[in-house]
Amino acid sequence: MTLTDEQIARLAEHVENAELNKQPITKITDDHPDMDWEDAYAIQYAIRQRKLDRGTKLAGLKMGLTSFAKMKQMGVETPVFGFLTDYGTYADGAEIDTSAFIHPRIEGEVAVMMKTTLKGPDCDITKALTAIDFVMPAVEIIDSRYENFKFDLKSVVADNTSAAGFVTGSNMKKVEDLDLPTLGVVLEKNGEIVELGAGAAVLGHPAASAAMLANMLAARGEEIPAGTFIMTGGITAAVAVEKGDNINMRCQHLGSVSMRFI
Ligand code: OOG
Ligand code: MG
Repeated sequence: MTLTDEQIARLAEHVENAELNKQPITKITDDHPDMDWEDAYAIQYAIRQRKLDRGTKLAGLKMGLTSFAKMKQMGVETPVFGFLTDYGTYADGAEIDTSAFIHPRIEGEVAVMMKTTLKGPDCDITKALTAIDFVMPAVEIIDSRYENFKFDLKSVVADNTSAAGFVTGSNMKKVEDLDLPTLGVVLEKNGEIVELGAGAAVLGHPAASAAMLANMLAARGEEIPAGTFIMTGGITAAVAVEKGDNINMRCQHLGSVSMRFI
């Protein structure tokens, strides 16, 4: 840690205010270049606590920057994790108020629901698969609170990995009935295909992302509780959306997820 408790609290308020007021800020590492990983997650956890204190409920956890497409797009190379909120939860077919965001982008992802607790360290694909119950297609809405969506890893971790919302499909399947690496995903914006890919884009196997999350949490003395919903990370690069856009993601074996930005 390089920051004091007081600095962590102040930065958490600063970054969360950018979200609440939809006013982008300069990335916080500009003013705190020596910030380390612990500082970054401490700010994210402080933001999470601010929300919980106001009555927000956690809707799950997310991994980010787990695919080469995403790492390349953002110019970073380490996966990160964040949390999902009740107020960012949308159902299939939702009309989403675009003014709730600064500069939203969407990502096609595979989401999983945990049947049992997954506790690291040393989790791997096999252990994760045993702990996963259902798989469902999901679209994440990300919205960096930093100007021009430009950040480095520590800034984006502090900013809850740009998490802003997610839309889940209405179909789910038992994990044992799917081959996650070959699961195909096609993302359409206003009827045109904009991105496509397969589950293997996510660390070779989306279950590897859940395993990595368990291992990252273990380093903090935490685990993934049974019943946790997890977004495993964008398969494709993120796509910018604006008011009026219709998004549809088709996922092999799992139907589609759609939403309209109004
Ligand atoms: C960070 C969040 C990335 C993913 O699925 O890779 C993410 C960002 O690119 O803003 O959620
Ligand atoms: Mg994502």
